[in-house]
Amino acid sequence: MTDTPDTPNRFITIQEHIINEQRHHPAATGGFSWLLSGITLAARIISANVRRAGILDVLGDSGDSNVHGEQQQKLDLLANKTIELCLGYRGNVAMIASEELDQPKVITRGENDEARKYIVVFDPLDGSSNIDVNVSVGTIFSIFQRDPSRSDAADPASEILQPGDQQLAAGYIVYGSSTVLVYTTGEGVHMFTLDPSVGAFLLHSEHIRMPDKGKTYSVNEGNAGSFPEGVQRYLEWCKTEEAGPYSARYIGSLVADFHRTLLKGGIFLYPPTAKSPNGKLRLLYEANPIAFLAEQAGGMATDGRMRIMEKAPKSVHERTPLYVGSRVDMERLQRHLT
Ligand code: P6P
Repeated sequence: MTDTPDTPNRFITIQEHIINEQRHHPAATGGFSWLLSGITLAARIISANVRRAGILDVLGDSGDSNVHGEQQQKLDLLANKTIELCLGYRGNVAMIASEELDQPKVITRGENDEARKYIVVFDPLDGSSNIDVNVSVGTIFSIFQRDPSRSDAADPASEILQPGDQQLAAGYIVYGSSTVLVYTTGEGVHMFTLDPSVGAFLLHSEHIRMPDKGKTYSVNEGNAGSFPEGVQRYLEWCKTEEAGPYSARYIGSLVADFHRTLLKGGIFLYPPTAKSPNGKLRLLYEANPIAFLAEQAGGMATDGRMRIMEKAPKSVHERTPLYVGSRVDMERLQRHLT
């Protein structure tokens, strides 16, 4: 391991890193670190199950579908339950929302509930339809503080509907050729690789910076006929000699497509389409955490009109168009959209 400025020259576990990070937040209690360690525990369990999916007979459809009418994979449900259990017993999580849960869950054990001050929203296994063909999938999470000013006993979800700028932390785990966890608490973006031989996430690099400009665009061009005209003009430009041309890279798994964009630069687009006129991706537990990471790494994330993290969610499963990537690429796209 080379000792470059942001590559450590010794093994640093994610637990050590989180505690060190916590020192930047004087008001932070150990509770936040304890919560994040619950997520890393869930990530290790999900990773083990994803890696043995074919053997454990957890591939394929569960026979149920989620609130979006999407076929739930067995691993989706397993991942969702794993995160619920790992967070629910941390004692400081007040409520959770998940792509796989029709409604948010209020967590209470009947005592000391006032210590439950965090909200966690997550997509337990994003891209799960790719599992059966061994394509990378991922878990995406976002952490908020409870906001009593939004509290509404009639609708616990009201506290969850916070704009992305209120996020305390966000991150993802990508289950690919290796299992990698990337997170931010607003002090830069940090990446860890799971060493399965010891079951620990070890620091790979700190303060990751997304290249200002990339050479790839990532979009499902099968939908291009119904993209907004400005998007179609931008993608045509990407294919010109003047532009390079750019290379097209699309995995169809948001976490994998974004991970490449974060490390190599470029732009990911999920515009409005005929089938998904408001975009397909969910604002709360997909676009917001990805946008937090992108901005922390020097990139940008918009819905074509405004920053993703300024959007005020109206419902837990609200969808949004998502354009995210390198600053120069995003600025050029924006010129086509206005
Ligand atoms: P499409 C996976 O189903 C997902 O939610 C994201 O991970 C991914 O970016 C997107 O949908 C892919 O959608 O319409 O291109 O198959």
